Amino acid sequence: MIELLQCGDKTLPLHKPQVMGILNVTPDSFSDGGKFKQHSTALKQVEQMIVDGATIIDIGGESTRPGADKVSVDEELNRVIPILCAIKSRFDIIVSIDTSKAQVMTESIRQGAGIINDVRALQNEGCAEVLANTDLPICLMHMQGLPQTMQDNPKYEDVINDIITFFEKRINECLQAGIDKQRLLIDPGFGFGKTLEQNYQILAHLHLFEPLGLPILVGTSRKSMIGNLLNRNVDERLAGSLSTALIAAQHGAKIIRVHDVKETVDTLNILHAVQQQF
Ligand code: 7PJ
Repeated sequence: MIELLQCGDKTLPLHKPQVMGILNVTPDSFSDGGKFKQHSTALKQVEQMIVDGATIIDIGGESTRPGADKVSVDEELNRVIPILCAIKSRFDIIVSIDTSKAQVMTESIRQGAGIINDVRALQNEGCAEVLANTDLPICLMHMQGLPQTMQDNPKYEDVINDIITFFEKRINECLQAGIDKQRLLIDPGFGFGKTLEQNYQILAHLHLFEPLGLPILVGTSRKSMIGNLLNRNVDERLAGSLSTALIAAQHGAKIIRVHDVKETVDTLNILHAVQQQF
């Protein structure tokens, strides 16, 4: 298993779990009026996440929450590129871009993105071709269905095996497109076309993805799988988020995508201290 991930000009160590901090780029963030104010708020949030121990900042310009509306290429570029440039000019940090659009990938890479995080696993037109011409790591996430309808009635023969089969196919197609296996990360996609039960099955059996030989990325932070189990609103899901992060890391996850960076880093440092005893 790869221990060091080359992300453009920066190297990410994977011998212990890394924390990816989520940057909220809200729909009207960069509309004319609020541009500079919103920009400085986002940059302060990035600075805090770096101080708190995030080694990757993940920027997403398309909401993929269940039922979310589609976003045009221009709109997504307007949301993502200015803040990516602002971050890269101020901070020495790996920036991951959460996108499924080839044009957004191309422009992000030109502006210094270090990782491409695609919830559609490079299945959209042109994406694999864009990535074949770079050396950047790519996160292939599993999603059943589309964000608009994915939570309606997700069905699997065997949720773990079905997702493993999906990854095997996607990895093969990436190889055929000219993308090295060493550049790929996998993510089972918590909440993306999964019932509450299925999400916890995946969390319980996350180690079953290890034979694929790729680093595992996990994003459960503040999601419905926590809220619905515990009956908690979004702002009351910290304990649940930390618990799922800890379990994911114990089951082999190498990158944890979170909103609450400081608390997650503390949690993972406790795990690391315990694991050092063996
Ligand atoms: C994920 C993501 C995830 C990866 C989102 C949210 C929804 N990318 N982007 N994995 N989730 N790789 O944060 O609630 O789980 S957006």
